[in-house]
Amino acid sequence: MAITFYYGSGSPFAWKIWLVLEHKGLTYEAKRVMFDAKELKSEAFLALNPRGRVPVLVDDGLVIYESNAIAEHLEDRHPTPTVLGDTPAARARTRQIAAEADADLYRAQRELMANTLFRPAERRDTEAIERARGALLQELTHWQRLLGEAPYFGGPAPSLADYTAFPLLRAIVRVDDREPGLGLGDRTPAWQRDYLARMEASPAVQKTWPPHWRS
Ligand SMILES: N[C@@H](CCC(=O)N[C@@H](CS)C(=O)NCC(=O)O)C(=O)O
Repeated sequence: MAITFYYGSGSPFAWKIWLVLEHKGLTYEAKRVMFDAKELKSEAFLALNPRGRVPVLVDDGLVIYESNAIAEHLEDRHPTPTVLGDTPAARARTRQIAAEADADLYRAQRELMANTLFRPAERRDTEAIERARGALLQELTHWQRLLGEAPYFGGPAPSLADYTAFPLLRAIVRVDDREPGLGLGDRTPAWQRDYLARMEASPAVQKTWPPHWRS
């Protein structure tokens, strides 16, 4: 059985799938698609995903795009170890948190990125950045409640909830890594720093660290 995984470095949706592949201990070939080179919109890539987005998974000839469809497919094909949980209640909670990350956390994170790293310095708007920061900090209070006292959003062990939320939570900190002063800085909540450190200690996260973040 051959699995090919197409990803873009730093894409949170692709990172989610990379972490699921690692969680399940699967053998796969990871193919990086370059955003800059417009590879995503090449004829060859559009034949895999007509929307020209990563991630894409090809599993024994079956082509799947949309990260949640891919994650569910991998869970169907390789149920053990599960990324969803062992009981209906655990699986429902995992899916709920993953959906919240994809929608609400992504929106808030994206707004900060769009106003900072993705915008040339001369076109940045201080008030828009402050608004994005405020909305993101508000969103993060919800994530603190979701985590509670547990080490992971999945409870005692990482699940798809973590593999969806972690790349977004880490990308927020990257704004400060790249350009100190534009991101949350000292306002990054302690629970978020602790959570990221916990996730970053795992071999799966180390192995799948976005290649262009290493340099
Ligand atoms: N809903 C999609 C979102 C995928 C997505 O937005 N991927 C981005 C990278 S984070 C992408 O490939 N963007 C390129 C583009 O839209 O041109 C999923 O979950 O897979």
